[in-house]
Amino acid sequence: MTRGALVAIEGLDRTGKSTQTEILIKTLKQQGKAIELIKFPDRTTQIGQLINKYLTDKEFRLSDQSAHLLFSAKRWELVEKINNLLTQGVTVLLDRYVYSGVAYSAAKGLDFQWCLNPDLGLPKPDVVLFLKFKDDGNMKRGGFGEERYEVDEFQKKVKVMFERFDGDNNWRNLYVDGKSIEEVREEVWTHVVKYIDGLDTNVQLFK
Ligand code: NYM
Ligand code: MG
Repeated sequence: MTRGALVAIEGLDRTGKSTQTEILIKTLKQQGKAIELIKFPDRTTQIGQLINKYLTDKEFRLSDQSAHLLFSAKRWELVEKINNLLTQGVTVLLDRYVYSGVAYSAAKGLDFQWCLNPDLGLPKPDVVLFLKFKDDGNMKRGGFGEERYEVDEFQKKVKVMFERFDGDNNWRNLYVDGKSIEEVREEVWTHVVKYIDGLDTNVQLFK
């Protein structure tokens, strides 16, 4: 039986992930495809509210490990929903996922494998589109906001950690330097189009 595809969009802050996911959702809905967007962190649930406080309130102290596990808990909170959607043939589009979880925490100095461990067993995306700058000088595009992590030097460390996933067979690098929203949209589409009508293989798990 055909299941929905699991598609993740990943990248540093200010690379255009949310813009592209919104465009993609709109396009697919217009085509009558069954698709659902899940954004990590979704800040509306109880765990999400704690994460939001952690990201926006610099006075809110939490050990790096504890913050990391909250982000992972956020994913586990939604795993049943994701699996149900996939089984029903719905394409699930993830705006950030496990890769952000590992990259941001490992960039703080936590062990990379330790960071991945709590996410083992989660459904693994069929394809990950990693929006990235080829030239780090372009990373400041649009300027960062006020949240924790939105600092140039830290983002460079996060990028190095993200790149450790490069080489995995689901990983696709998508360079955004100097490209318009429309140009990036076209590239996103070429990567996603072969997945949108579903897959006959089982969902892989992180292991
Ligand atoms: N982030 C996101 C993490 O540190 N760990 C995670 O597991 C996830 C999903 O949250 N700077 C960080 C990366 C971002 C921040 O995300 C908020 P966004 O997409 O800017 O709302
Ligand atoms: Mg952000």
